[in-house]
Amino acid sequence: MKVLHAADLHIDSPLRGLTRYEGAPVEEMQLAARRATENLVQAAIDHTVDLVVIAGDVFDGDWKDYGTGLFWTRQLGELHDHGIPVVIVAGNHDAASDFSRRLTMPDNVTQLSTSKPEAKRFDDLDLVVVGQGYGARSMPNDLVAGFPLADPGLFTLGLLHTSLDGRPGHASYAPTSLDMLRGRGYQYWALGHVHKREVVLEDPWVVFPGNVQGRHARETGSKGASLVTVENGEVQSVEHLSLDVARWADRTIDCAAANDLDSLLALVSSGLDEAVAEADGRLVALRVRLVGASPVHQVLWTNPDRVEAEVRRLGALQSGVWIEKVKIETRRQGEVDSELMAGITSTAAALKASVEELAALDGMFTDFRNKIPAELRLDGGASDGEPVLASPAHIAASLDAAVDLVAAMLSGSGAA
Ligand SMILES: [Mn+2]
Repeated sequence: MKVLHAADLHIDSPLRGLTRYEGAPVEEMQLAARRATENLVQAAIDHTVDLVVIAGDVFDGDWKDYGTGLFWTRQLGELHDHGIPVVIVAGNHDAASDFSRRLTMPDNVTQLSTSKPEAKRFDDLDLVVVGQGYGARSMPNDLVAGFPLADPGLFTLGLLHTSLDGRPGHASYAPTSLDMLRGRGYQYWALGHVHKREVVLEDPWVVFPGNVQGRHARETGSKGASLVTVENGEVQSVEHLSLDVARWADRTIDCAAANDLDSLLALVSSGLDEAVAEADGRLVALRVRLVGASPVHQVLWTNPDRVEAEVRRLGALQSGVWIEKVKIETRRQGEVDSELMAGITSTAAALKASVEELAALDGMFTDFRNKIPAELRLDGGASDGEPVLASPAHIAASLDAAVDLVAAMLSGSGAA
């Protein structure tokens, strides 16, 4: 028996921030989740699976029109025509209460109850799926506590949208524990909500398949679904299938060996080649990080716009890649030998060392922070390891950057 486990399709989720960039592949990115969903259906057919289970967040929110629902019912209809049943639970993004529009689903589809745990038996497969969807966006309770114990004669698969025992960057959604999951005696827990693929446990199997398509720069790498093979009532294998059509990626370029802008750009260019090769024909939305103690540091920091545009130019010349962002994080080589520089460095160090000073500086940013759009405040937020804008950590990083910039300017050669 083969079961295809997917979650977090987020079909037609709005794109944020992409249109700000020249040449951004807005339409391709906007449609990527639909194309990945079509790949999911095709994978179910190609692998002749016996069942598809979807652990929530098929949609990002209420449909803005019936187009989203029609697209989805067409995909389910395709599975129907191939005799493949589908069991779905609602997640926080597609909780029943948030939907003003509805469509009749094909009869191969079972949407499990949102008011109590529901079991759907497949006698021909010796399989039962037990799950419960979200009636409302907020789900502070441990739903698994109400799930029935496993049926000893059947393969029991639990289906749930949950943040489990807490994952970094995830709020509490139907929180539960591995002990609670073990206690039910099921063979496989098909979870959703966490967009990064994770096999949490193998006995019993507890799996987040990840989302089918990365939605922004923090959702990097291969995305898809998990193909579960079961024999004699036991899981034989769980295999990740790549279903994404566009891939977010991050490429760090060590600039230590670059003596001038041209040699730096040659390094970037081979980095782009590698990223394109790794994406296996998919469009790559690439974040380029320039790092390292580099002779070219001054050039980068005194003319960052030019450097960014040059990197974007390389991206534009290469098919299959779009430069999402250029981050200049190089350091200067050695120390600038001057009294002035020593003073600046020690002042910055003293500021950073003082929590009070930072807190005082932070106050200076409050007005600014209140005026910028929420979208910008989230951009580069804590979840991708970058400090929140105008937070003490951000100010400390800005101090480092300022010291480097002053050093670059003081040490002469200046503009690129
Ligand atoms: Mn979710």
